[in-house]
Amino acid sequence: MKKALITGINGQDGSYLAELLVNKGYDVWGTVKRNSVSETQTTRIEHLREKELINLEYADLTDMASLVRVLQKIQPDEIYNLAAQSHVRVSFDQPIYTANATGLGTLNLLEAIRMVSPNSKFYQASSSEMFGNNIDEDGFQRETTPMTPVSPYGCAKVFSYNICNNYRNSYNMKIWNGILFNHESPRRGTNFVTNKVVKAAVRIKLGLQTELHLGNLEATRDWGHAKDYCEAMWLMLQTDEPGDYVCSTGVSHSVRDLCFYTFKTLDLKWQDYVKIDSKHLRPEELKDLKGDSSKLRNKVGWKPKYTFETMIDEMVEYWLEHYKVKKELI
Ligand code: NAP
Ligand code: F7E
Repeated sequence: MKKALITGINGQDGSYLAELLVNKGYDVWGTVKRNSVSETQTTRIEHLREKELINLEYADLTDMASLVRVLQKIQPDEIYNLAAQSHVRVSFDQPIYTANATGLGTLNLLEAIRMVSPNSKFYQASSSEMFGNNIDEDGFQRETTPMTPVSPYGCAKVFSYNICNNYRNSYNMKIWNGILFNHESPRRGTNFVTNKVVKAAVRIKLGLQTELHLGNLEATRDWGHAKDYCEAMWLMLQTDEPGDYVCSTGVSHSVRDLCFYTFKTLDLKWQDYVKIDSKHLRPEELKDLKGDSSKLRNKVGWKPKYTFETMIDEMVEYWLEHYKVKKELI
C-alpha cells in the first residue's frame, strides 16, 4: 500500500485529492494547522475522517520542526504540497505572512524531506499567477512563458517554483511542479470570484440577498474543475521523469461572462444586481490567463472532463441544494 502525505488536506484541492487517493487504495495522511474552531476546519474532509479513511497530523509550513516530525513518522512515498496562503487579494494585505507560508514554507518542507525522507516523490502546487501579465504571441501561457508576477502571492509561488527546480537539479530529488490555472468547484472558498458569484446569484434568486459587490469585471481566467486538476497532480507523479507541467483548459472567460452565464441559468439579468466596489480591486491586476497544456495532455495523457458551463451548473446545483430548493421549483 502506497503512503501519501497531503499538506493542506482540508483545502479545496486537498479534499478532492484525498478522495482520489483513498479510492486508489493509498494510505492517506494529511496536515492541518491549528485553528481555534476545529468543527469547521475539517468540513470538506469530514466524510473521509468519519469513516477513518484518512489520518491527520498537526503541522504548519512555517514550522519546520513540525514537518520533520510528520515526515519521520509517515515516511511517505508521495508528498503533495498544497498548503499555502492562496488568496491573491489577501496577499497584498499580508505580504510577509504570504512570503513565509507560500514561499519559505516550501523550502522548509524541501529541507525536511532532504533530511528525513529523500526518496519521496514531491508535488509542488505552482500557479499560473507566476506568469503575471506575460502572454506568448499566440495568446497562451505555457511552461516556457517568462514569469514576472504581479502580486506578493505570485512572487512567493515563483520562489517555490525556482527552489523546487534548484533542489531537483542539486540533489537529484524527485520533484514535479504543476503549474495549475484557476480551478474551482462547489468546495471553492466563497471569497474567490466563481463561488462568490454563484452563491450570491442563488441567494438573490431566493430573495436572501439583493446585490453582489465585485471588483474588476474585465479580467479573464482559464477556469477548470478542481477534480480534474487533482487527477493531473496524481498523474504527474506516476511518470518516471520529474518535470514542470501546465494544467489548464485552454478556454478563458471574463468575470463579466461568469456573471452573465451564472445569472442566466437562474433566469436573472446580472446587470440588475452587480455593483462595482473598489475594495475588491487589487493594487496590481493580472489581466488575462489562458493556458496551453499540450505537454501534460501529450506526455501524461491528461484530459479534463468538465467544461466551464458544466462546472458552473454543478456549483449552482450545490447552492440550491444547500438552501434546499430544487431548480424545477424556482
Ligand atoms: P485553499 O482551499 O486555500 O487551501 C489551502 C490549504 O493550505 C488549507 O488547507 C489551509 O488550511 C492550508 N494552509 C494555509 N496556510 C498554511 C500554513 N502556513 N501551514 C500549513 N497549512 C496551511 O487552496 P486550494 O484552492 O485548495 O489550492 C491548493 C494549492 O494550489 C495552494 O497552494 C494554492 O496556492 C495552489 N493553487 C491553487 C489554484 C486554484 O485555482 N485553486 C491554482 C494554482 C495553484 P486552513 O484552511 O486551515 O487555513
Ligand atoms: O480572482 C477578479 C479578480 O480571487 C479572479 C487562486 O486560486 O487562481 C486564484 O487566484 C479574478 C481576478 O482568483 C472580484 O480581480 C473581480 O482578476 O477568484 P480570484 P485569482 O486571483 O485568479 C490562481 C491561479 C491561484 O493560484 C490562486 O491561489 O476575479 N474579481 N471581483 C474578483 N475576485 C475576487 N476574489 N473577489 C471579487 O469580488
